Amino acid sequence: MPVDLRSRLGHVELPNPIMTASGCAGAGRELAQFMDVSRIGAFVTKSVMLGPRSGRPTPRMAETPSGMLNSVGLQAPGIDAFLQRDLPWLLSRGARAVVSIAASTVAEYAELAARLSDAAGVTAIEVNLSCPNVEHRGLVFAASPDDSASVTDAVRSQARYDLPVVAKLSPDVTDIVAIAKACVSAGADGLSMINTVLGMVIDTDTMRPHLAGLTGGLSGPAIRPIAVRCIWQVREALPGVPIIGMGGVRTGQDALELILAGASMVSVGTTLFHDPSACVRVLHELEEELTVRGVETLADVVGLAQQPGAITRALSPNVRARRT
Ligand code: RRO
Repeated sequence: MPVDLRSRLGHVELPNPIMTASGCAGAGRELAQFMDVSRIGAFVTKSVMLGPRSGRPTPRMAETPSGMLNSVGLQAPGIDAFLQRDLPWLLSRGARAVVSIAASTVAEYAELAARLSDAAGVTAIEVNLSCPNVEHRGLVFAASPDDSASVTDAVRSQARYDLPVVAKLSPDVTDIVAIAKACVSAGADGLSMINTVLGMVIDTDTMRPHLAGLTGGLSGPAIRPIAVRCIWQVREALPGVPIIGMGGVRTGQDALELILAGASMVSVGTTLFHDPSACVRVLHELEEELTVRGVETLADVVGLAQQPGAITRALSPNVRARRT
């Protein structure tokens, strides 16, 4: 019997838990030649702002041990072009579109939420909180529980009632649980974690920083243990809140690790740069990992690593017998 991979996000049911990670596959066209974008649970877009942006100067990428650093700087076409061109394309391909939004003020986030609520076909809004808040000394919203809550509240108030709002958290904070709680109290239907980890690379030949933007976001397998820790901590504090986990997922086994920590959905990001069909592969591998463990329903293993007593109950009788 196939594994029941369905996953819930607010009012929405997804057929399976695998998604793209925001920023790693644009608005989908780049991936479509390598995979069917309707096969995965949802396609998460690069963060869209109100206006178009060309991003930071190059170089914007650096390879690092088991990962990469990026400082793209929110290059994106703006909400008008997104709604006219990118969203219709995703919908024409049968994709469930989770639209990531980014802004410099609370009012801009609210306006983006209103624009997306007026457009038909959006599956959910992911609120990228890792943007500088021009009204608060340029401190990223994600660094402050109050600022994160203000944005979440504004987006939730403007978003259609049936459109789930997911707040995307940064690991670069002292207490991620405090930020998660602030977002949920402000109305977030789910949380996604983790955004990249702020890092820097210096070129020892030029003796200067490698990235034109100086600092950048570290992603890839190097950050997976940080993602697992963040997901674990937030799941422990807020067990009923759906978590989209991401951070260095390359295989179905990696996805299962995030699920056992507490994620009910998993995004694949940096891996797409060398394996553009990775989402569909990870989906098959995850199903296989669950099958060999005798798991029939994905929901049974979400956060299971935190409940030692429940592990045997989630497994089929034959697998249970083999473990004892
Ligand atoms: O565009 C970027 O440079 C970027 C963004 Br908005 C983000 O949220 N995370 C990241 O690693 N890069």
